[in-house]
Amino acid sequence: MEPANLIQELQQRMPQQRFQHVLRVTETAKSLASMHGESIEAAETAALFHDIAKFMEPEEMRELLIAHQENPLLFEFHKELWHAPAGAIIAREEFGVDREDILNAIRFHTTGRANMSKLEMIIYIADMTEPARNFPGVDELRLYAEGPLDQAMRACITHTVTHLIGKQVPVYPDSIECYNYFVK
Ligand code: DGI
Ligand code: FE
Ligand code: FE
Ligand code: FE
Repeated sequence: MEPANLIQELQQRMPQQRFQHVLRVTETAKSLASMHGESIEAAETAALFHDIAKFMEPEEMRELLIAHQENPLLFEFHKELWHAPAGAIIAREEFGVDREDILNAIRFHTTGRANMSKLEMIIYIADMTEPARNFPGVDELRLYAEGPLDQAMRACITHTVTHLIGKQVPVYPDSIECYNYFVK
């Protein structure tokens, strides 16, 4: 798909505010990619698609995930987690994205995981630190994002897991494994 058409298609699948978030994540991810010697094009593609499933109906998402034999454990956790694997499926099936590294960056952008690739870390960090994020502590994360990716990732996943625990909501195993991996 030509970039202009892709942008149009993305725009149609989400409210304007979310689309603006996607564009900011894309710029942030491209900048991180150029700082860290990752493919700028790969970062751009992964970032553009990362939230493509964010506004799918939960039931439609559930069916998609079941049809693709995704881990049923997902359904025992908050449906907010579903849009990441669903996004990877849609990017592949509807848009022909076939690079496994890009699909994994989409798939793990919400939870993270142990042993993340450079591209996975870039998308996770860009999603959390894009310029319009305004949760308490984001400025410190932005400072980390100027340094080594593993240290930025440790700060970001620690923030996420701490936040989830503060709200007393269940933490998905990939998030915990991500946290353990980066603090070890
Ligand atoms: O889609 P975005 O809003 O740009 O951001 P995201 O996909 O990174 O995160 C969406 C939400 O998912 C965010 O509010 C935090 C939440 N989340 C991340 N990891 C976990 C989680 N929620 C639960 N319950 N468990 C997790 O492990
Ligand atoms: Fe997301
Ligand atoms: Fe995120
Ligand atoms: Fe996002």
